Formats: sequence, structure tokens, C-alpha cells
Amino acid sequence: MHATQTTADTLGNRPRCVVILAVLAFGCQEYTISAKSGVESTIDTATTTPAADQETATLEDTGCRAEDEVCDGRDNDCDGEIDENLWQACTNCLGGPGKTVQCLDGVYEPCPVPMDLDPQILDFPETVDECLWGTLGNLTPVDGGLQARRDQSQRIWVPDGTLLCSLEIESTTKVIQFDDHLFLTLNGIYLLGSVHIQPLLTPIEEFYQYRWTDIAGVNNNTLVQEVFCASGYSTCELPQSQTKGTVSLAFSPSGNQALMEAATDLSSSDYVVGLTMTGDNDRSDCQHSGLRLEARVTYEERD
Ligand SMILES: [Ca+2]
Ligand SMILES: [Ca+2]
Ligand SMILES: [Ca+2]
Repeated sequence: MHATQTTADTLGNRPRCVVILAVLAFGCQEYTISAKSGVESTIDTATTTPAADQETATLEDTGCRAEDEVCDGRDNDCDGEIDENLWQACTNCLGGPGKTVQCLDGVYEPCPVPMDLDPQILDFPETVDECLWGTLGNLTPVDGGLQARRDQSQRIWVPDGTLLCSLEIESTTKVIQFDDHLFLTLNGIYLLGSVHIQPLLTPIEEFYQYRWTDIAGVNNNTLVQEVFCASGYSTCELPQSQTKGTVSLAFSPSGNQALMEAATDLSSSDYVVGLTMTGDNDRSDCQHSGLRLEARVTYEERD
């Protein structure tokens, strides 16, 4: 803030109280009158000592009481600057540290809000080849065992430097058939499957982290043959192995939030939906009819 120019002659002929009133009107700065130039100049009250000069109006005279600067459009600490160097931390969509925003004109800049992306298609084409037995971590065929798997994956795209805030996955394929078992994952989190393998998996928060090595060679008959839905689903459907049936999945908002937090912990930059098919010893194993998912996401800039 700068004072307007005033001539010394004009001020010099007026009672001193007028000078003080003028200082009050300008807030919390000291003003000295230059007899030569006739121009007021501003002095930083934090680094100068009030002069005893009759023409000097002191800080004490003005009644400006230095307090901590707050974001209110006023100069609270009496240094001549309004709302200077005030920053506020935002929380991101997953509850972690977000961007830092500055106070401008008495209010903080708004924190970023999640933005929408166009829906993304995640295609998992029909597989017709049999399992790759005995290679890439697969075991040799054994009747009833989880011996081999075939993996497919689709990446969910978000702009570089951003954070996935919410994810809704919906199956646009209404009917699916597969053999033997089907698992759907997000960043390795077991989302949906045709059998309860989760007792063999590592818990991660409210979810389970899928790893083939944790289940390879396990006798399928020791597992509960029911559809598994990760915590927080609002809808979740899958038929039994070798049976045509409905596929659907959607998370509740709170379930979605928990899932995003867990998925981001496991991979801070990529979001990958995986589809795994297993087989024991048949030529028709590791196969599924085509599955098409639609992913709707919101994202936010990282700090
Ligand atoms: Ca200030
Ligand atoms: Ca202020
Ligand atoms: Ca089989």
C-alpha cells in the first residue's frame, strides 16, 4: 500500500491531529514528510525506530496493534502488506496431502476438485487357447488343482501427474462364461471372482492382494465355490464356472473411496484392471467369453 502524494506546505499549515488522522486512514504504516521533495515516503515499521521528530506519526500513535497475519483482506501485523505469505494446505480426494493454495484478496484460492474423464472401455477379448502348462509360473496339469492361469490386463488412463479419485466399473457385457475360474483385480486387489481364494491371500486394509504364487497348486475342492465380492460392493454378480450367467459390478461411494486408497497405496501412478483365468487339466481351461467393462473415473492434480 502506498500513500498518495501530499505537499509539505499543505500539511505543515494544518494541526498535527490531521496528520495523525491521515495515518489512521491509511492503516498501519508510518509516514514521514520530506520538506525538500514534499512527498511522503513509507518506512518499514519492523526495521525502523520511530523518530522523535514532530512531523513523524508513530505506530503507537496510529493504534495499529500487530497481530498474526490472517487471511482477511487487512494488514494484521502492521507491516504495510495485506495477507502476505499466507498459504493453506488442501486435502486431496483420497484424504492425503493435496496442493497448497495462497490467500488472495482476503480469501484462500479454492482447493482443486476432482474432474471427470470420458468413460473408458476396458476390453478383455475372448480367449480360446488352452492354458500354457508348465511355463511362466504355471504348473503341470493336475485334476482339481489351480495349476495354470492366463492373464489379461487393461490400463485405466488418467493424465500424468494426477491422482485417480473415484472409479466406477460397469460391465457392458451382460452374460459371461468361463472355465475354470475367473478373477478380476485392480492393481492386484482381488475385486471379483468365482471362488473364495481370499483366505490364501495377503490382507491389505479391507481388501486382499492377489498373487498367483499364493494360490498356485492349491486343490480347488478345498475352497468355497461361491462368488467373491470385495468389500464395499453395491452390486456384484458372476456365474459359476462353466455356466453362462450375468456379470455386474459396482462399488458404493464409501467402498469406492476405500478401494481407491488401497489401489493408490499399491501403485501410485498406474491403475490396471486384471483378468485372470485358471485351469486344472482340461483343454478348455483358461478360457472366457469376451468381457467388456466401462470405467468412469474422476481425477485430481497431485500436489
Ligand atoms: Ca501484513
Ligand atoms: Ca490479513
Ligand atoms: Ca478344468
